[in-house]
Amino acid sequence: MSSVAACERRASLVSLFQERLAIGALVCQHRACGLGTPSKQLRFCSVNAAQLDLFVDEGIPEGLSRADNFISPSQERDCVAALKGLPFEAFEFHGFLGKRRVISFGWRYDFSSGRLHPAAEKPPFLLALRDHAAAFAGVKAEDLAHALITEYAPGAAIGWHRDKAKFDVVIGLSLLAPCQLRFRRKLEKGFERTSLIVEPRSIYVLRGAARSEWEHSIPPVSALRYSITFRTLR
Ligand SMILES: O=C(O)CCC(=O)C(=O)O
Repeated sequence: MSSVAACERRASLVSLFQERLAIGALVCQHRACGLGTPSKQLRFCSVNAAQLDLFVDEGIPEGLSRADNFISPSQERDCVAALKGLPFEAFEFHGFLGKRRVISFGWRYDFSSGRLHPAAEKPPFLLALRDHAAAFAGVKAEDLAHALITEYAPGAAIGWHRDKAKFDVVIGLSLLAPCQLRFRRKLEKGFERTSLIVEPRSIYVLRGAARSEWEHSIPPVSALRYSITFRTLR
């Protein structure tokens, strides 16, 4: 892409994101007024577009969008404190236990049956994050019916995969340690590969080819990392 085209694309994405964030902030403020007291929902809207580091990366899969500084350091601290109290379980895949630990809300994907099962309601801190993430991704908050929280202890990883077809848009928030997010797509011979560093407090969204053609994986992390993945259902 030429540098002029890249600049134009960045400008149009920035204005789109600003619009979405403004809508998200308005929705949250409206809710806060309705409740009569400021809530955590409002706090997650306090990072504005000027503070977000938006990326228009070249050479990364089409359909991937992302931004750094999606939440503030104090919002990250509050989230991590809330996560510490959750009953995580070892990730299970066909009888094998992985090193990472997970917990699902709304719906839980069962790898043995390939089906979704109802899971616990999202706790308030997660609803606030969901609303903020939905505004960024341009989806309705209530369409993010499923949330998966993953705890990566040092050395934990996730292997090559595409998210299950029962899900559509995938949104990932990252907390604490950074990680490498690798992508690969099958070619006639071998794979096309690329990767990016996912920073703590950042968000990424997978749609289009990034979601349907490319697989992704994360090599072992060097320090504790949490990810919060919201997904719409098909
Ligand atoms: O931790 C992440 O950001 C990715 C999680 C993921 O790919 C998954 O749970 O399918």
